[in-house]
Amino acid sequence: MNWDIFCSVVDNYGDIGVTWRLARQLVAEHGLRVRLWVDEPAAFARLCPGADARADRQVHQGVEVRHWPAEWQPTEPADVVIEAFACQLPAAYREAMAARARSPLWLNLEYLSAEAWVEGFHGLPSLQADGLQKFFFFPGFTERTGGLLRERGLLDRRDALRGKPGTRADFLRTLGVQHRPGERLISLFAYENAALSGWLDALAADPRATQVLVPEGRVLGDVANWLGAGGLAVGDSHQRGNLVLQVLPFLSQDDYDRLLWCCDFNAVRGEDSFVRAQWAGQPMLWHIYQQEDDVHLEKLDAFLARYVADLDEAPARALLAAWRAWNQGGDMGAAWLAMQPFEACLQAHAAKWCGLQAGRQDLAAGLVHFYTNWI
Ligand code: TRH
Repeated sequence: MNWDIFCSVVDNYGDIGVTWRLARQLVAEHGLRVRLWVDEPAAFARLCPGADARADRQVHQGVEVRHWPAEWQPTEPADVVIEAFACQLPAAYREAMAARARSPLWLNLEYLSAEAWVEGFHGLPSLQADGLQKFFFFPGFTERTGGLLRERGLLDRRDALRGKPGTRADFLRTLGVQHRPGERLISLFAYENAALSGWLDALAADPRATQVLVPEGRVLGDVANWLGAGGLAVGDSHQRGNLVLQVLPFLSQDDYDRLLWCCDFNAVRGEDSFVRAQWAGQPMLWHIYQQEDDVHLEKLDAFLARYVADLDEAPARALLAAWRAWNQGGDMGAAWLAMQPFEACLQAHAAKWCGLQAGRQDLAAGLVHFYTNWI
């Protein structure tokens, strides 16, 4: 069976991050033939080592990755067509879909949201002017949504890396990271963030040693400002008080997972890294993608309401304050200190949340299931 996934890169890496992850999982675990059409192959090349940013067609991990050109060339549509995040399919491709004896299953894969309304819309069809039907597929955190992307055996691979003595240190060494005994490790992936300096102040003044690992990206400017450094490059390492900050290269998706598994605390952003931090099962901090009229704050609160639902009141309050401070330029230093008495409790909670979510059907399996029910 053939699947086509269309991805238009809006900005950042979330659109291609999600679709590339989904494409390779559909191939590896469901034996499907998948073409991933991406309008910015350069964004794809950042996530997939060995990829060619200029190639019109290339195959990686069994996925045929195609440049989605501005001028569309006639192409036979697949049996299942996924339009990611409401990117518009090429008109000629749609016409070809409509011309087939049996039109393909057409799905719009939506952005992840914990909001309650998602359950009511997940799986609904929408009749298009040309007679085609498009279905809405919503990822989510409950049984009545499409679930989350999670590869088979992911948590076992995580536990294997964490479980064997020396494996974690060996992996960190491949990134050029020296982990000192007893040192707390934090990964930092965020947009520009006004609350960062307060957090770094608190970490530098903390009696416990901390190392913050920062893959190359948008937050680096704020880190450099806090350090008073003119700029930062991959491999740079600076110490202030009890805090070491090290700049890492932008990693492959699989190595980024390993980094999250190695850290005691992960600051993540957007959509895909946010989900990966949940599979890491460690306490985390989410920098949500900012939207007009602050609608993202409703999404943030919707997730928080689910996440802290069965957490005691005091740690829940500390966690809510930190996530809100991080997303609204608040006093992250004070919020961080207020979370510290609950470290063990938040750790256990993160592991429990991970277990709860991992008990649900994963998104790729959900899509395949949806197709089987449809035919
Ligand atoms: O890059 P993002 O900010 O993407 C965002 C969101 O998806 C947002 O919802 C969307 O509207 C916007 O893009 C257009 O954050 P996200 O979703 O975490 O995607 C980052 C991807 O990059 C993810 O697949 C993980 C990957 N990654 C690596 O592969 N290596 C790295 O070193 C890092 C830091 C990330």
